[in-house]
Amino acid sequence: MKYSFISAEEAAASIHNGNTIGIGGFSSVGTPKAVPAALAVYAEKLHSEGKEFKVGLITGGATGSQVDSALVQAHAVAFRTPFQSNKEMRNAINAGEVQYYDVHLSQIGQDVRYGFLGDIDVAIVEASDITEEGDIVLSTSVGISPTLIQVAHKVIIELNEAHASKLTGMHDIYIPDAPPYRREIPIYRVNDRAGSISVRVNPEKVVGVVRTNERDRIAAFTPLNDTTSRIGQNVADFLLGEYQRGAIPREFLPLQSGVGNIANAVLGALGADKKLPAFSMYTEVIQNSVIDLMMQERIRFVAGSSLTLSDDRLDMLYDNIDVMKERVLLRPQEITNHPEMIRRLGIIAVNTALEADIFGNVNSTHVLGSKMMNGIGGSADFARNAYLSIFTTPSTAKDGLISSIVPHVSHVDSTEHDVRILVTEQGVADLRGKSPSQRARCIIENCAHPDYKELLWDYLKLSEGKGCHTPMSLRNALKMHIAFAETGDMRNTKFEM
Ligand code: 0RQ
Repeated sequence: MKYSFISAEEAAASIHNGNTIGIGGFSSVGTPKAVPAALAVYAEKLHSEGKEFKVGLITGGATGSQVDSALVQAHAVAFRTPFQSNKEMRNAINAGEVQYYDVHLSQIGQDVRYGFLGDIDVAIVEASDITEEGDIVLSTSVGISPTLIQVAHKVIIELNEAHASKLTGMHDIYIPDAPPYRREIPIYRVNDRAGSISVRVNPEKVVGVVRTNERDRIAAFTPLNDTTSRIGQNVADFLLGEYQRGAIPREFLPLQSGVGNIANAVLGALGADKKLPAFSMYTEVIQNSVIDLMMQERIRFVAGSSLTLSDDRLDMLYDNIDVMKERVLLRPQEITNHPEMIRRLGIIAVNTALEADIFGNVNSTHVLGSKMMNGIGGSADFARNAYLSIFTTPSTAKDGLISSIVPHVSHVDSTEHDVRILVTEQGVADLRGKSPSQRARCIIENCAHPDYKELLWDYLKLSEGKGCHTPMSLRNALKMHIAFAETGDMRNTKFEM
């Protein structure tokens, strides 16, 4: 071993108040586990001595409880970016304790390389192996770790023996050249390799190696319900229609799908529909259903930035590791989410909205316009650049008290210009080629819940015919949100004439 082994406590003590820390990992996996926990204990000790200790956290995306919960509970985080999906972190962000910068996942790596967010004092990354030359073989995710390792002043490596050598060869580490003389990313097919299997680190920066032996804690998804199944089936039926009329090439197109139960339902329905050919995925997150469909030969190849798998699916992957290494690639999120790649490969992107308005604007991040849920993640990277950009959402939330289809979204993440298809359990709204008035009719008719249709038609009627391109009533646009905030039920909305 080229580097010395140290304890998590020794590693934590090399981090100082006010430091910016780059944490490896993506979509809750491949994150360091021992050092963040030790850092939380260290912060609490300093606080009990009346000393200040807070750090800034820059990550690839969601990190999971070992990082976000531990450090937030210790009141040790001043700043956080980008995507998170952790309850404690979300509460601290909404309480104003943590300053949160929400940015597209394709951009954060480049922003860090060019110093947009200041220096990275310490990078903490998880390795599954360290080569004789001292290069780092990452573990279950890539995220922005190669960039963090490149730019950080100090690097702490957690060597996770739970994955020992099993993942070697599955990574494809490529960082784009510097502008303005950048060449194209040399990936022309989903399975092309562009880079190396490990990350080179300047040995002088390595503080030490902390041994761990712990898997990521990914829970199995909740079973499909009626609503998520119908959304999945609607997406599959729509894509089959497009395929049969020749709008999608015979070999099909690579698919991106978000995370969570709806994404699982969509993949399940696509996998089950044998009229569609087996397909490839060019996506951010490789979740359980992808492994299931690979075992059934419905997915040919997958490239992503993380193996967000529960233990049984990771076992399945490891049991078939020789075959899986031919069919799975893990890349930096800057490449999986790169607009150039998404456009060139003609990705079909399926992401989830919290709410959508009748014109097709989508809110993926803010409850009632102000409370942060998770963050924009990669949804807009894909939505803007995809061949077909699909957003899904149940037509209602909170047992029907909220309509997910509203006159005007309370926050915009993906605009009407980027959202081509909207799908709820009620049906599919194909927005391509339609004016705002036509889109509004199409969405109300096909996507809104019957409890809210009349209300939405009323809004449209009172907004139309006033010499405008987009029938919007400034006075009434947020009335449904206001009704929910004041009465707890959007069905109590009263529009002003
Ligand atoms: O709240 O848990 O308290 O009941 O919002 O909603 O239905 O559990 O949805 O887990 O699929 O997440 C958009 C957040 C959806 C996610 C979002 C309430 C609802 C519930 C969550 P409760 P569900 P999901 C790939 C691409 C952005 C990033 C992205 C996301 C909670 O998909 O973060 O796409 N997307 N990345 O009750 C108020 C509404 C609501 C509402 C739902 N209209 N108003 N509350 N809820 N609709 C992955 C990465 O980027 C890594």
